Amino acid sequence: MNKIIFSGVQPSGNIHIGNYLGAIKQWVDLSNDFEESIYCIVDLHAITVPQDPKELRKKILEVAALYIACGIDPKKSSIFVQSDRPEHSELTWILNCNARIGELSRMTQFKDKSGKDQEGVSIGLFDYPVLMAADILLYGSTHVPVGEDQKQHVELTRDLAQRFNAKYGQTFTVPEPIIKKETARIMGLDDPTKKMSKSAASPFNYIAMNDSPDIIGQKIKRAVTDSGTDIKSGSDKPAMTNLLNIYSEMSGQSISQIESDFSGKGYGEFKEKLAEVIVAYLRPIQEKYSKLISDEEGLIEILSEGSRRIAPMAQKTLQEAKSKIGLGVKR
Ligand code: ATP
Ligand code: LTN
Repeated sequence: MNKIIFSGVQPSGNIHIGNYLGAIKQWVDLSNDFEESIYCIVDLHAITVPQDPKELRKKILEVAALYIACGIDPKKSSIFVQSDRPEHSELTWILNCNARIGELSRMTQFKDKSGKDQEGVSIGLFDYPVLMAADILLYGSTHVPVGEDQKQHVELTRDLAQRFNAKYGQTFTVPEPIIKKETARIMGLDDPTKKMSKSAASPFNYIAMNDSPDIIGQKIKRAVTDSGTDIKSGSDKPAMTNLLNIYSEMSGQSISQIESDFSGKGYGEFKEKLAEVIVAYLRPIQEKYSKLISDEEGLIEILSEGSRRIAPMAQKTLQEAKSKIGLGVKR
């Protein structure tokens, strides 16, 4: 069986190092091991909460440029915009008719995002995981690399695929999530008990991929630390564990090596060095990004080509699902 990788990021907020370490970096590392790799810019997911139209269009191109700047090669992988392929919305409807209100009500992301106002949020926000299932299932995806927060959604995708297959006969491939333990959940700099998030109230929660060296320095300086003075990770030290994790991922050094290098040294010195490590890591990505983002036509061409390349896969799966159910008159 062909190994097909599929994943996506929403074109909303500022893409941060949590998105990068949890998802995009894995895509780059994995791309060569798969026959097909497809990376989507999930604009239909973004509109489950209000978006400014001009800003949304701008963000779509920014995410495309960032994917490529991070190392996704558009000649080897297909990069496309979700709303360019109508099959995503159409398969969502079919899956909706096989999904249950009970199982969607149990999705923790929905509970977190809707907060106390469940009656007032959009139906799209509730249905978000079904759209994600359609994204994955349309391409016969075998593997889905994501951060820990999306695991439950991939599990729902598996359930929906298995339910459909059991009812109508083998149609969908049941995908596996790929979650890298060390970077599954990068925590907020201002609150290490919650994940780093694009929609965080304060920009001091995250390091955006495009933050300048000055801003990175300020954000790391303000990052919450644990009580005590040791540069050590451990279950009683959530803040330092998170910062050491980021340091390790971006420097290539092991946590124990970093701990021993900083033994007897203070938080101030550690933070200064961590900021330098992040700045140095992001610099080449930022340089590539600024070239790419200035060529809007080039980016649009890459996205159109990506969409064209994967269209036959999506059309075939959708047609098969429709005919299994008895929809339409096409054979
Ligand atoms: P929001 O927090 O506003 O919902 P987000 O930061 O989760 O947004 P998404 O576009 O929803 O951003 O996520 C893109 C990818 O990044 C997903 O695979 C998600 O699991 C991963 N991801 C998001 N935040 C983190 C994090 N803090 N640590 C590791 N991976 C993350
Ligand atoms: N819900 C995901 C983004 C997403 C996705 C997907 C990820 C939409 N469709 C398909 C993997 C596969 C999120 O990160 N919030």
